[in-house]
Amino acid sequence: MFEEFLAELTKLRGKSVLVTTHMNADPDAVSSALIALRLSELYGAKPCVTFPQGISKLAREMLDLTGVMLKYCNGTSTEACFVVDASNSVQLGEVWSTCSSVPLKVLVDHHLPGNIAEVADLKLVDPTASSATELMVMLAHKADLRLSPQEATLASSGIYYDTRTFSYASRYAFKAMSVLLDWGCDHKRVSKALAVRKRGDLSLRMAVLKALSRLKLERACEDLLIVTTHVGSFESDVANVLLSLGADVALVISDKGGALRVSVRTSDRALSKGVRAYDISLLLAEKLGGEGGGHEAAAMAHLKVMPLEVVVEEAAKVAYGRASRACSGR
Ligand SMILES: [Mn+2]
Repeated sequence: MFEEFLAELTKLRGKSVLVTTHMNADPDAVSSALIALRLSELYGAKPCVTFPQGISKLAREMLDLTGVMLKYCNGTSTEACFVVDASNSVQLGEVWSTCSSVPLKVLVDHHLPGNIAEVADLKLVDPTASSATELMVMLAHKADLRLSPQEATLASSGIYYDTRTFSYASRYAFKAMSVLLDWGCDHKRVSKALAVRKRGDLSLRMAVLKALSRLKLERACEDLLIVTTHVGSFESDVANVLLSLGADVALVISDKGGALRVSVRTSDRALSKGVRAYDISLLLAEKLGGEGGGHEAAAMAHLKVMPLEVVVEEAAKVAYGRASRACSGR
C-alpha cells in the first residue's frame, strides 16, 4: 500500500501544498505534519504547514526539545492539501474551507474513515496503525527520504504519544521506531520528557482532580462502569486517567468556546462486549448535534454548545444506552 501511495504522490510536483492536521495538534499530528512537509519537498512540491488553533502544550515541548523548525504557511495560494492524523472535516476548523476547495486532497490517517476520506483524491488510511507518524515514517523510508536525527527524535514522540509508550503499538510502530533509530533518533530524551510531564504537570493534576470531583458514575451490563465528567482542558489525558482508575467508558467534556469537545475512551472489557468509543462518539454527534470520529477505543465528538450540566446528563444517557444495547446483543 505504501508503494502505490508514493507512486501517486508525483501529482504534487510543482504545486504549493498546505500540510495540515487536527486542531490542537498533538505530538503524533505535529510529527506527521513534519514528515508530510519533507515528503512533499522530496516530490518537488512547495509545502508549508498550518495548524488549526495551534498545537498542544506537549507538542510545543517536543518541538522545543528537538529544535525542529517547520515552514509555516503565510496566506499564499494553495493548490493541494496534505491532511495527516485527522478523519473529519470538523477537526480541521477553518482550514477545511481552504482544503475542501483545492483540486488535490491527500490524506494519511489511522482513524476509522470519516468524511475527509470520502473526498480525498489520494489516501492512505489504516485504522490498524497505532499512530499516523508510523505510517509517515514507513512512507519516508520507502521513498528513500532520510530525516535528520532531530527530526527522527521528534517523530519518535509521535509514536510514543499515540501508542502510550508502546502499550497500544501496532507492528508498524516497531518497524518505524527501528527506522527512526537508524536515522539517529534519541528516543530516551523523548521518553524521559513524557514521563516527567505525566507525573508533574500542575494543570493536568488539577484537571484530573476536578474531573473526579464532578464525576457521574453509572453501571451497565453487570460490570461496566461508565463515568462522565467535564474539565476546562486536558480532556483526553483525563479520560485516559479515568480508564486507568477502573472506568470502562469515560466521557470527558470540555467547553472550547464555540464548541464542546467530548473525549471518549473504552476499556478492553467494554470492547470485548462490543462497546466501542467510536460508536459512542457518532451517537453523541447524532443525538446532540455535531460530528464524531476516531478509533475503536479512543474517539472524539465535537458538539454544539449547550450547558455543561445538560451535556453531562445527556452524554451519560447515550453511553448507557449504547452499552446496554451492545450487551443485550443489539
Ligand atoms: Mn494520531
